[in-house]
Amino acid sequence: MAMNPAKTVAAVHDLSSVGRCALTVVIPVLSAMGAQVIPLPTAVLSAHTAFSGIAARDLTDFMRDCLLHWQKMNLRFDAVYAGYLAGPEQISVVRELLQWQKDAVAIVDPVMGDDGALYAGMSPEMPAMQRSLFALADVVTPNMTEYALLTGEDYSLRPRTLSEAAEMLKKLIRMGARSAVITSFPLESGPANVFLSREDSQVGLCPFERLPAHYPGTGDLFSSVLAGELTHGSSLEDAVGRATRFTRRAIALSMDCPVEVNYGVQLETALPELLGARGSR
Ligand code: PXL
Repeated sequence: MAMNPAKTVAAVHDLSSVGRCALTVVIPVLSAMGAQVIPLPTAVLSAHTAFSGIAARDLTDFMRDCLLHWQKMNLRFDAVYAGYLAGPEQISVVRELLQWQKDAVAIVDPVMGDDGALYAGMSPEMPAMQRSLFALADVVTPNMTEYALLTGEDYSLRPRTLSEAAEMLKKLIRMGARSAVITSFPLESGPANVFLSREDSQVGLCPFERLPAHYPGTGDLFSSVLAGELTHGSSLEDAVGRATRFTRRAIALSMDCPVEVNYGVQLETALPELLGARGSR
């Protein structure tokens, strides 16, 4: 019996050697879910930017050449998934990739910061630049810090109602996104990943129990599982559900492990639970 070729995901993220995040999370997660990752690396770093004294190289020039080559190869991707961009000049490369691959599912994670602040070395021009990609995105996945940076609202984790969540998600959709997820949203009833599509009348929510540990890279983990599900045609609701459960599971497993949080979650231990392309195991 003939086999269908694996779905392809062009993944625009950095390669940070130490501290699981970006491509070191995106590639194993999507591979485990049965999709082929085609990386477009935005930068190489000796460790992610929460570590000090890192070595880093920006790959903007390489990205342009890489895209030109892919265009000559006439490639077609099932999805484009963009995350950490090293500088504002990289936005035009991502825009061109998204415009070229119009039929691909477009996941734009505007990776810029956490805990109310931009990541070290992130340009203050990035929020406006990331916003300019939203019109090309099927889904955007900011956290609360990125939401504040994108909208210019003050960063605050005060508990909010579901109708406040709806207003905030609608704001992201008015920026051009077809649907939006806000991760780790502080609802009055507890934390949840909240989501809304342009055609929906009601906010979706996937509540989770807050665990007392904060690992860098969990946003990438969440968005990678989401991207894997959407690439295989799952609904946004199913995709958010599975991404929420798997991210929580990876954090829970890691908390039993005596390793500093900056090294990231014990993805390798959790990964077998993702095997198989789809579903809500
Ligand atoms: O997980 C987000 C992320 C991605 N890439 C780099 C980072 C971070 C967060 O710190 O530093 C380089």
